[in-house]
Amino acid sequence: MASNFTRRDFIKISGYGAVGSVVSGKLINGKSSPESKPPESNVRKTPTFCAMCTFKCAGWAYTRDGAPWKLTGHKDDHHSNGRLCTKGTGGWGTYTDPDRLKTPLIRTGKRGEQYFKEVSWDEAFEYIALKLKKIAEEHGPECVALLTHGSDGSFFKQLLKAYGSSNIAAPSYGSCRGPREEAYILTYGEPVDSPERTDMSNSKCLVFIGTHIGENTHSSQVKEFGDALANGATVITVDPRFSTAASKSDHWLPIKPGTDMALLLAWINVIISEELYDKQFVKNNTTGFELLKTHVEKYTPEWAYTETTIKPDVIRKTARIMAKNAPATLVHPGRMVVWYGDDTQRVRTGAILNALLGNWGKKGGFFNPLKADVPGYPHPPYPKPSKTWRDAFPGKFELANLALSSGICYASIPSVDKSCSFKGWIVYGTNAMRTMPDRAKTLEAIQNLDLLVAVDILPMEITGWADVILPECSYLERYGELRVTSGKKAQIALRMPALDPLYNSKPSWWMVKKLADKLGLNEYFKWKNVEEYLDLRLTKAGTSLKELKKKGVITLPDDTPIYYNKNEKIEFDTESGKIELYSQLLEEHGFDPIPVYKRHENPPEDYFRLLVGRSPFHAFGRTTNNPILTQLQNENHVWINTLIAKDWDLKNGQYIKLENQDGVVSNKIRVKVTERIRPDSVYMVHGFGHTNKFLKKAYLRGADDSTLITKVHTDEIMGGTGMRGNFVTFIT
Ligand SMILES: Nc1nc2c(c(=O)[nH]1)N[C@H]1C(S)=C(S)[C@@H](COP(=O)(O)OP(=O)(O)OC[C@H]3O[C@@H](n4cnc5c(=O)[nH]c(N)nc54)[C@H](O)[C@@H]3O)O[C@H]1N2
Ligand SMILES: Nc1nc2c(c(=O)[nH]1)N[C@H]1C(S)=C(S)[C@@H](COP(=O)(O)OP(=O)(O)OC[C@H]3O[C@@H](n4cnc5c(=O)[nH]c(N)nc54)[C@H](O)[C@@H]3O)O[C@H]1N2
Ligand code: SF4
Ligand SMILES: [Mo]
Repeated sequence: MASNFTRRDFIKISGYGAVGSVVSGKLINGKSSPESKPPESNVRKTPTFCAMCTFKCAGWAYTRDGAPWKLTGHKDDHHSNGRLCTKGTGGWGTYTDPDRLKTPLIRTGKRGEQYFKEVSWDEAFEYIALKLKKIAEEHGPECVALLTHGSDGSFFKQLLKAYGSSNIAAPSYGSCRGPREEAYILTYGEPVDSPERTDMSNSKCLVFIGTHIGENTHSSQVKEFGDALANGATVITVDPRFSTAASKSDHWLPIKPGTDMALLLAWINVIISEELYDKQFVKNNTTGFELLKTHVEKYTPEWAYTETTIKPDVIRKTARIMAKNAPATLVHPGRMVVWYGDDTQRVRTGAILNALLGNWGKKGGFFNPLKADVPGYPHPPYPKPSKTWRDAFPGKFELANLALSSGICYASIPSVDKSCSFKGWIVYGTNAMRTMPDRAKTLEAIQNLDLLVAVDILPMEITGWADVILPECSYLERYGELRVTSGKKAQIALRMPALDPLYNSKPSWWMVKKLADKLGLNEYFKWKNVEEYLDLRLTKAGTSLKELKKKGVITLPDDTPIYYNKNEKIEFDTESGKIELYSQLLEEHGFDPIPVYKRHENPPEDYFRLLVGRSPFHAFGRTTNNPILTQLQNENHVWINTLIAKDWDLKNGQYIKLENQDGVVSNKIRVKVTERIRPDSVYMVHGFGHTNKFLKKAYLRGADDSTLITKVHTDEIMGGTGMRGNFVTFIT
C-alpha cells in the first residue's frame, strides 16, 4: 500500500508547519510573497496565541490598513516552534465569518426552537443575574455548573468560584485526555499534560498507538515528529487505518480495533521474558516488577495474535526494536484516549511499557517540564461549596482528579438518588451538544435546567438550546488570559486585540466583570480592566504587560535540568515514591492493580465499528463554517474498505447514510473507498454535519459522528466517555 506522499515531503511540511495550505487566498498564506509586501507603515503586528483549537500556539496577527492580513507563528514559542498549522493560519476566518453571533440574545420561544430577541448587554446580564440569585437562594450556588473549553474560560471560572460553585468541567478531561492523565498519575505520580512532555525530536524509536499525528496537527507535535523522522528514528504505528503517521512508519500494525491492551501486554511479555528491560532503572525506580513479570507470563505474542491479528513475529521484532533504542524510545501516550471504556488501564499498560524502557526524564523519552510561576490576581478567599458533582455519584469515579462534563450532565437529570441536581449551566466555548456523547441525555438534562447561558462566537447546536446567548468577540479582537503552560522552557504568552471587536461582541473578561457587578461579587474582581489584571500578574512574575506586548512570548530564566542523569534515583509523587507497576491505590479502589485484558464486543453481522479522528484542516466542529478553512474541506467522507464497498456495491463519492446499532441515522455522507482501513471498521472525521441552520456554510454538510455515538463505555476508574464501541451499517 503505497502513499504518494513521501517521508521527505512530510518532513518538509512539518518544518513549515502548514500541512496542505494550498489555497491561494491571501489570508491562508503564512508567508507573503515579496511583491505583495505592503509599505511597513500600514502594517501592524500584534501578539496573540491561537484559539482555533485549544493547543494555544503563540504567534503574530498582522493587519494591513486596519484589515486582517495574515497570521504567523512565534519563533521562540514552545507550542508553535515558529509555525502555525493550517487551522491556525485560517484564524482570520473567525473574524470575517458573516454568520458570527452579533449581539446578546434572550430566548422567546420554546427551548431549542431558536426564537430569540435581541437585547442590550445590560438586559442580558440583568436576566442572568436574577436567575443565578434565584438558583442560589432556592438550591444553593453549587447547583450551577460551568462547562468550558479554551483559555479564556478562566474568567468565567473565577466568576463561578466567587459565586460559590466548584463544578467546573471541560470536555478535554472526560471526553478526551482524562484517562491518559490519570493513568500517568497512577503510575508516575504526574500527568502527561498539554503540550505533551514527550521528547519526540530526540526519539530514536517512536511508537504510536492510534494517535494520528499528522492528521492531529497540534503544531509542536507535528514538528517534533518531523524532527524524529529527519533524524532517522524508527517509527512503529498501531492503527486499524493507514494513517498519515502509518504512511511515515517503518512498521504499520493494522490492529483489530479495541485490542490494543493485548498488544501492549504482549510487548511487555517479550521485553521481560527476553530480559530486554532497563534493569538498573527498574531496580532503582519501580515497584511491583516481580508481580508484573508473573502477571504477563500468559500474555504471549501467540496469545495476542488471536486477539489483535498482529503476527507473533511482528510483535517480537517490534518489541526488540523498542528495547534496542531505549531509553530514547517513546511509546506515545496518545491524546484523545476515550475509546473503549478501559482507557485508563490501556494507557497505563503503555505507561508500564515506557517504565521498562527506562525513558522517564530521558532524552527521547519524557522530559521534565518547566513552568513559569505567575501568581493570580489577589482576591478574598472564595466561598467553600457545601456540595459538588461528586455527591451525585457516591463511591464512583473517586480517582477522577477533575470534574466530568458527563457527570454534570447526568446529575442535571432529576432523580431521587441524586443529592446534587444542577439547575443552571454556563457553557463557555464548548459545543456541549456535540462534544458529549449520548445526546439524548444531554437534551434531557438541558430541558430540566432553569438557566442555560451559552457564551460563543457562532450560532452552534448548543446556542440553539440556550436561554441567553452572549456573543464573544473572536480571539483576534480581545485580550485573553495569560498562557502559562509547561514545556522545555518556562514561558508566558500574551493574547491581545489585533482589531476592535466587530458588531456588538465583547470579550469574556468584560462580561465577567459586568456580571460580577450585577451579582454583588466585585470584591473578587478588584481590577479596573484587563490590562491592569494582566500587568499586576506579570509584574509579580518579573516581567510586565509592556514587555509582553512587545515580545509576545517571554521565557523566564530556569536552569532546572529537563533530563535526569543515567542511573539517578528519582523521587516520584506516588504513594511508594516509585513508579507503580503494581498500583496499590487501584487495588484499594477495587480495580486491577496491573492491567488485565478484557475482550470488547465485536460488530454484529453487516455492521462495522465506527472509528473517528481529525481532519488536518479543521478543529473539531468549531471551524467547519470558517470561510477560509471550508475552501480546503467542506464535508467529510466515510472510509470504507474496498472489499466491503464491492460487497455493498458502494462507489467512491456516492452519498450514503449510516445507521448505528440503536437505529440512529446520520446525515448523508460521501463514501471514500480505500484499502487504507480494515474491513471490520469504517472511519470518519469529527466536526461536520452541523444542524444549526444559521451556520450557512456548515449546515448539513457531511455527517456528524456524535449523532451515532449513542452507546457510551464509561471508564469505571475516572468516568471517561468511551466513544468507539458503536457500530454502523449503510443505508444507500
Ligand atoms: N463525537 C465526538 N465527540 C468528541 C470528540 C470526537 O472526536 N467525537 N472529541 C473530543 C475531544 S478530543 C475534545 S478536546 C472535545 C472538544 O470539544 P469542544 O471544544 O467543545 O469542541 P467544538 O465542537 O470545537 O466546540 C467549541 C465551541 O466553542 C466555540 N468557540 C470557538 N472559539 C471561541 C471563542 O473564542 N470564544 C467562545 N466563547 N467560544 C468559542 C465554537 O463556536 C464552538 O461552539 O470534544 C470531545 N468530543
Ligand atoms: N487538525 C486537528 N488536529 C487536532 C485536533 C483537531 O480537531 N484537528 N484536535 C486535537 C485534540 S483536542 C485531540 S484530543 C487530538 C486527537 O488526536 P489523537 O490523540 O492523535 O488521536 P485519537 O483521536 O485518539 O485517534 C485517532 C486515530 O486512532 C485510530 N484508531 C481508532 N480505533 C483504534 C483502536 O482501537 N486502536 C488503535 N490502535 N487505533 C485506533 C483511528 O484510525 C485514528 O487514526 O487531536 C488534536 N489535534
Ligand atoms: S495547533 Fe494549530 S489550530 Fe491549534 S493552536 Fe496551534 S496553530 Fe492554532
Ligand atoms: Mo481533545
